[in-house]
Amino acid sequence: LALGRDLRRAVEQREITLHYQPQLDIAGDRVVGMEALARWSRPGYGPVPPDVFVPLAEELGLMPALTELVVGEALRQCAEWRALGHDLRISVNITASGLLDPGLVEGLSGRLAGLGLPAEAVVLEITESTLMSDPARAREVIEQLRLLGVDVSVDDFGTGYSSLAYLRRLPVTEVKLDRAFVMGMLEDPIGPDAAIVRAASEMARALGLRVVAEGVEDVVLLGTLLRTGCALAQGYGIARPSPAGHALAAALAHE
Ligand code: G
Ligand code: G
Ligand code: MN
Ligand code: NA
Repeated sequence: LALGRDLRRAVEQREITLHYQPQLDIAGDRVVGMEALARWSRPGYGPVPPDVFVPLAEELGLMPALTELVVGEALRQCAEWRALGHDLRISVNITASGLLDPGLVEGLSGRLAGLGLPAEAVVLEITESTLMSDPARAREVIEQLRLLGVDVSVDDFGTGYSSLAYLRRLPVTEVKLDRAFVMGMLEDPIGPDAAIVRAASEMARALGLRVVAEGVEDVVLLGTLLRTGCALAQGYGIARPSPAGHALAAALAHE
C-alpha cells in the first residue's frame, strides 16, 4: 500500500514531528506540563491524523521505531525547556506494544540519564484498552516505571472497561478523563456526563490519583472542574496542540 510505504519512509527519515498541548494546573493558574502529539504531513497529500498512522505503524511493524522517535524527541524537547528554566512535565502517548516492549524501561532510563532529565518530569499515557491487553505484564512494567520514577497516566479514562477497583491495583499516578464526558459537561452542567466527571474524579482522588480533564474547550468549565476534583485541564480552551515554540509561548502567555 502506498500509504504504508510513505509511512515507513517518514519514520525512517524522521519526518514525524511533534506538537505539544499545554496542561494547566487550574488552582495555580499555571501551565505545568505538555502532551506530545505525533504529526505527519504526507508528501503530496497533507496531514494524516495519528488515529490513522499510529495503528498503521503498528500493523507494519514500525511501532518500535516510531515510539523511539516520539519518546526521544519529546524527552529532548522537555530537557531543552527545563534547561531554559521552564519547569514542565512531558506526557507521551504509548501503545500496548510500546508498553510491553522489553526494552522500554531500560531505554527510558538511559535517555533520562543522557539528558539529565529527572524521571519525575516524564508521564507515559496509556489507554485503558492497553492496560487490559495483557494486565499482568502491564502491571509489571508499570511497577518498573514507578521504580524508575516515571509517572503513568490512564488516558481516555471512562471509555474502556477498566473499573476503578482494577485501577487500585495498578501503581498509576494519574487519570485523564475522556473528553467526551468533559465536553458533555460543557453542554449540560447538570447532565449525565457532568455526573460521570464528578463521580470519576471523586473516586480517582480517593485512590490518590491526579485527575486531568481533557477536551476543555471553554475556560468557563475550569471553576467547576476544580471544585469537582480535577487538578489539571487540557483542551482547545486553554491552547491547541502546536509546534514546540508556539506551545511554549502559549504556556508563558498564560502566566
Ligand atoms: O493529536 P490527536 O488529537 O489527533 O490524536 C489522536 C489520537 O492519536 C489520540 O488518541 C492520541 O493519543 C493519539 N496519538 C497522538 N500522538 C501519538 C503518539 O505519539 N503515540 C501514540 N501511541 N498515540 C498518539
Ligand atoms: O487520546 P488523547 O488524549 O491522547 O487525544 C489527544 C487528542 O485530543 C489530540 O488529537 C488533540 O488534538 C485532541 N484535543 C485536545 N484538546 C481538545 C479539545 O479541547 N477538543 C477536542 N475536540 N479535541 C481536543
Ligand atoms: Mn493522550
Ligand atoms: Na485521551
